[in-house]
Amino acid sequence: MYLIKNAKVYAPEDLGDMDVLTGGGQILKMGKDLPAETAYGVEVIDGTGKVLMPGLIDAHVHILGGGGEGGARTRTPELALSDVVSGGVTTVVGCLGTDGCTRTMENLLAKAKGLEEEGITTYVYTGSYQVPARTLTGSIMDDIILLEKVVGTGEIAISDHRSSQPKKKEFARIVADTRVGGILSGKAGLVNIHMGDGENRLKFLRYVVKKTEIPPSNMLPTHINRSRELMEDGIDYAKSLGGYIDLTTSSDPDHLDPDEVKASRGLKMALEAGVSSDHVTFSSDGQGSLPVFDAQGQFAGLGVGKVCSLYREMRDSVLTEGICLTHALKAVTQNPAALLKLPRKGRILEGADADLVLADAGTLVIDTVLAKGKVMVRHGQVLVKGTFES
Ligand code: FWO
Ligand code: ZN
Repeated sequence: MYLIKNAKVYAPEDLGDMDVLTGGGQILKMGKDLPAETAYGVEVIDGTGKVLMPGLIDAHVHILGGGGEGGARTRTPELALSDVVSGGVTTVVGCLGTDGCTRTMENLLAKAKGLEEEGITTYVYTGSYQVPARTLTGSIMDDIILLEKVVGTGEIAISDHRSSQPKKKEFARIVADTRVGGILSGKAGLVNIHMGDGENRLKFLRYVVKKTEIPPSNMLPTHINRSRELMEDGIDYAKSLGGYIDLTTSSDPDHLDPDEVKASRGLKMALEAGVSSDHVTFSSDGQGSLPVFDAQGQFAGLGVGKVCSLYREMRDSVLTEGICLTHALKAVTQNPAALLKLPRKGRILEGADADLVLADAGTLVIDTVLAKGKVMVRHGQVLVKGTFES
């Protein structure tokens, strides 16, 4: 049990200075001047001069590793626990990418289970870039209904030279099957959509919203900030059709497409354009390959995404873009939790899971991270590492 005393609580909304008591992996009590009943083995954590935030949710992580677009030597490494918790992330959703052949659903589920045993909360999407989706049971709906950790489908590629070039009705069918799978299993039924550089951009999503009965909340297009044109199309999609847009934080504009928009900058652009702060999320594309292709579409270089970039872009949203902490936090806590239908994640409230980040109020440098009530990072040092991490 921990009593975090006198921190400024951002739930994400600003609740002011208060104490937060955790126990049994949950937030038990919040309030002013809670008694430090050390008799029950309560350990007090001093939150003075710090902000307390919900643990971050990263809804797009290649937990197995991804890549391979430059040949087998470019297959990226799998995710390590310390990469997650050092960046204040306490929930991840694992996905497959371009390589849906040697990266399998069986392997993805095993890795998700491993990370859950190591201390964070994990879910996965069924499928990969490809259409028809490569699933475990042979059907998207069955994977979502029968496999507890499967909360949706992704990352399904469209508007990309590496996609299966699906037709819009094939795409709509994937969203429909994912939605019904979610309805029948009480889960999100979210389709995580990989947006490439193709000129069709968000055309298929507009088709689903306008021509079917399916709501925009079953679709989350990611990499929206990969180009200025797509960023602008995403802003229009969010404003005109109530769509949700996800910005990738791993991309380092200094080393990738110069047309790329830094995620924190993209959030600023969207908010200034009038997009609701409830409709923008960040995800890291951690361990995903960040390939660079030349004008002829030839592979020209490769980077690897990092989960810790999620917190960096949230922090830059505040410190560089001047966005208030509540709006910056929503993009990485409450908003992904709402889309993923995880009621006990993404918010600081009694009964929620004790996934918490304590950081310096001025610099936002992370001090302490709790995942499911366990201290994983303390005074900036990772205390709990992965099984085979040195
Ligand atoms: C993006 C993951 C891309 C993998 O377009 O989609 O390739 O399978 O590991 N990465 N293909 C990176 C851009 C957003 C910069 C992936 C990658
Ligand atoms: Zn992608």
